[in-house]
Amino acid sequence: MPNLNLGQTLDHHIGGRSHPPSSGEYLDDPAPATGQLAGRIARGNEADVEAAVAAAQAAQTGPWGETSVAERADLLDAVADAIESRVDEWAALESADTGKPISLARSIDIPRAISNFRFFAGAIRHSRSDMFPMAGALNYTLRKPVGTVGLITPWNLPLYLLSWKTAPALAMGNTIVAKPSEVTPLTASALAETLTEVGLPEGVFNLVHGLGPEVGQPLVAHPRVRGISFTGGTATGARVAGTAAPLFKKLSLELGGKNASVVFADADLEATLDGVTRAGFANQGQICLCGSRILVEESIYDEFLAGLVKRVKALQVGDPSDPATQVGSLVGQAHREKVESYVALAREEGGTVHCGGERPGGDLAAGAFLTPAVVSGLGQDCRTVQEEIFGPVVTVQPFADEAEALALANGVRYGLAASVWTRDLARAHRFSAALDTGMVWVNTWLLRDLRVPFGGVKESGVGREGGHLSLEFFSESKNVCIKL
Ligand code: TXE
Repeated sequence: MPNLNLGQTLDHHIGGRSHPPSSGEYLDDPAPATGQLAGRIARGNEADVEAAVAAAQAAQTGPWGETSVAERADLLDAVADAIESRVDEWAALESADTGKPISLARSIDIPRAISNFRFFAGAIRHSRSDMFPMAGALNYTLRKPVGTVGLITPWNLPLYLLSWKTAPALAMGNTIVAKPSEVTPLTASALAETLTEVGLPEGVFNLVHGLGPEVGQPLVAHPRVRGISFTGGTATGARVAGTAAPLFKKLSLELGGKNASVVFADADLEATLDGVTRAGFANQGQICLCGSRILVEESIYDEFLAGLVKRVKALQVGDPSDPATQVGSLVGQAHREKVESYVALAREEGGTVHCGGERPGGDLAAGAFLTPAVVSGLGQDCRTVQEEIFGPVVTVQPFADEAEALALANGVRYGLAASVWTRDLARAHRFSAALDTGMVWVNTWLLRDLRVPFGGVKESGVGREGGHLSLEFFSESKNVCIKL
C-alpha cells in the first residue's frame, strides 16, 4: 500500500521502483498552512530524466506494448479502486501539501482523480475506429501509442491534473515520465506506488521529482520523448513550446486564465452571488478557471457589489484540516507575496479594496494565508485587471450593455473560460458564441463532464483535453488502405 503519511523523504520512481537522485540532493517541501515540513523530495537532474526515459523506452517494447484494451481498462479501474479505498488519507495528504481545505480535497480533488481513471477505462472499452470505403479500396484507421510521453503538472490540483493526463496516456498504451510540481509532489509519489501495486509493468509510469529547469526542461528537450502534455503558467508554457516545437513533438499546453464572470441584470441575484463567489474563491482562487474578473450590468452594480462583499467577508478562512474551513492557505509564502503585491498594485492603480488582502493572525500566522479580497474602481487597462493573479482576489467592473460586456470580457490576452449569468435564453446563446474563450458556463461554474473539450484560446494554451480529444492526443492515427 502506498505510504500516505506526511514527513517522508521521496525518491524518484523509475522502472517500477524507488530511485535515489543521482545528485544525492533533496529539496524541502513545506506544508503551506503550518510552515512545517510536509516531506522532502529528490532533486532530479538530466541524468535522472535519462534513466526514466530509458526505463520508459524499454517498457514500450516489452509486454506493455502487447496489452489489450481490456487489460489496460482493468488496470485503470484497479487504480481507481485503490485510491477510493483510502479517500480520506489521500485527501489529507493533498490538503496538507497544498494548503487547500480538506473539504475540497475530499469532495473534488480525490473523487475527480478516481473518476479520471474510471472514465478513461470506460472510454477505451467503448472506443471505435474509423473505416472509409472507397471505390475498389478500403481504408481503416489504427490508433497507435505516441510512445514515451512527458507529463508536466502544476501545484494547484496536483493529483487531479496528473491523473487527468496519466489515465488517457496509459489507456492508449503509452509509457510515461511524469514531472509533478516540486511545490506539491506528495500524491504523485503515492500514485506511482499505486500504479506499480495494481500491476502496471515496470517502467510504464516513471516519476522524476525536482525543479522545472532541472527536470522539466531536459524532459521536454529529450529527443525520445515524443509528446509533452503541460499544464502550468503561460510564461513556462512558452518556454516548453519553444523547446518542443523544433523537435516536432506532440504538444498540449493548458495555461493560465483571467476569466470573466458576466452578470446581467436579469440574472437570479442570489444564485448568481453564490455562484460568482464560488467561481472567484474556490481553492483560494488558485484554479486556472476561476472567475477573477466580475463584470456586472450597471443597473444592479451597487446591489451586486454589496452582496458580493458580504458573502466574501463571511467565507471562513481557517486551518485546512478543519472540515468547516472554506478558504485555506495559499500554496506557499512566495506565492502569497506575489498575490499581496497585486493587492498593493490595485491600490496604486486607484482601486478600492472592499475587503481582504490581509494576513490573518493567531493560529494561522505561520501559514501562507490571505483573506479573500474584492477590488472595484479599476479600468480595463490596469495590470490588476489584465494579469493573472492566481489567488483570492477578484475585480468588479460595471458595464452598460451587452456590447460593452463583450468588449471587457474579451479584452485580455487570455481566453480560457467564462461564466454568463442571465435568465434571457437568447442572450445566453448569443453571448456564449461571441466570447473568445475555450469554455463557457451559463448560470453555473466548473460543472464538468469529462467528455467535453477542455482548454483555451489566445495565451491560455493550445490543444484540448477531455474525452476522445485526450485519447487522440495520446495516440497517432495510422491509415491503412487496402486495394480490393
Ligand atoms: O507554474 P510553472 P508555477 C500559473 C499561475 C501561477 C504561475 C506560476 O499564474 O502563478 O503559473 O506557477 C514545471 N520546463 N499557473 O510556478 O512554473 C514546474 O516545475 C519544463 C496556472 O507553479 O508554470 C511545474 O511542474 N517544465 C496553472 C510546472 O512546470 C517546467 C496552474 C508548472 O510550473 C519549466 C499553476 C521548464 N523550463 C500555475 N519550468 C493552470 N493553468 O492550471 C517550470 N516547469
